[in-house]
Amino acid sequence: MSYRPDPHLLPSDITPREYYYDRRRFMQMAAGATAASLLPAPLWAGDKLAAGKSQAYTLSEEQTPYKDVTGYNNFYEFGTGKDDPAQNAHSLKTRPWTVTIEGEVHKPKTWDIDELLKLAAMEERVYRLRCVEAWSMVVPWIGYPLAELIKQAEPTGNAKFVEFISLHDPMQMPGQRSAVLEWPYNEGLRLDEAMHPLTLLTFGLYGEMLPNQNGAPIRVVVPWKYGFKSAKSIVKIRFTEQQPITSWMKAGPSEYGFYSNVNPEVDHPRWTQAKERRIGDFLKRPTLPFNGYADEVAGLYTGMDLKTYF
Ligand SMILES: Nc1nc2c(c(=O)[nH]1)N[C@H]1C(S)=C(S)[C@@H](COP(=O)(O)O)O[C@H]1N2
Ligand SMILES: [Mo]
Repeated sequence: MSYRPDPHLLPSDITPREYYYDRRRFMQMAAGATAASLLPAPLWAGDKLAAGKSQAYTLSEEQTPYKDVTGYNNFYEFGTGKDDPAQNAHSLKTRPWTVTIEGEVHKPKTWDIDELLKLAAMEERVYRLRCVEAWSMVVPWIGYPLAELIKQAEPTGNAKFVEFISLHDPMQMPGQRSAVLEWPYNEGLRLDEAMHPLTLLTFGLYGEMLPNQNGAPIRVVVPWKYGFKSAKSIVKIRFTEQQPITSWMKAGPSEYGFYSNVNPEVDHPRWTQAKERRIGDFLKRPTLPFNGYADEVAGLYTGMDLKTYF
């Protein structure tokens, strides 16, 4: 029993009743389910992606308009200007797409993207995203905790870090024809950060599949860290014993550390991190420690000097 999305099905063919998760039914099924193939379907059709709204992870702050979330981006594979990704990312082919899990795991595997889409229950979560360049957004993302995939991979006792590797294909990604960063784009987290329930394996936003410029078909969102930690268009997730050296660390070791937790007290060498401009606002607002998620994540860094481990 396996579910395949019907490519001919239009979003308008699906009634809201079928389209959104029935949470109670899901919980009942999940209780008895041993395989991902038992998850209820359908969850998506065309560009639409269904998800129940998270009760726990939401914000009363105003959401950044769709046109800004999808029109003002950092995605250097498509150029360094903020409107380059929206203009150029149509050349990215997001099907077929696979994500390879490798390294220090008992269950290495190459997942098809459509298999990953149904691995766990999708949730809409409203998170702040704080770019290191001192602008910020509030976005309703859709995904499920990265921990769900990590559990499937069964990390070995040696696994201490998780590395995310984005697609490298200069044919599809014109920005990769110049060496602004070392390609492929890579990022990383400590295993406990990657397992934290806030870390979202993300497939969509605003009720639809990720637009290409936002990292289709699969990215991570790590809301307590600067935006560059949230790697887009991921093709490989590698479990390692050693801390990965990321593209940004290579580009500027004194400017970009491995941890990159949002921290108003640790300035970027070239500008302050104390304040941020929410897209659409005129005035700046103070930046919050851990981007406002300190209650949830500060405990991950007990005993660490966050000025040293910036
Ligand atoms: N592969 C890849 N991932 C990336 C980037 C990039 O250039 N390449 N830019 C990062 C930066 S700096 C930010 S702020 C966020 C922006 O995500 P958004 O465009 O969805 O808001 O993506 C991050 N992920
Ligand atoms: Mo960023």
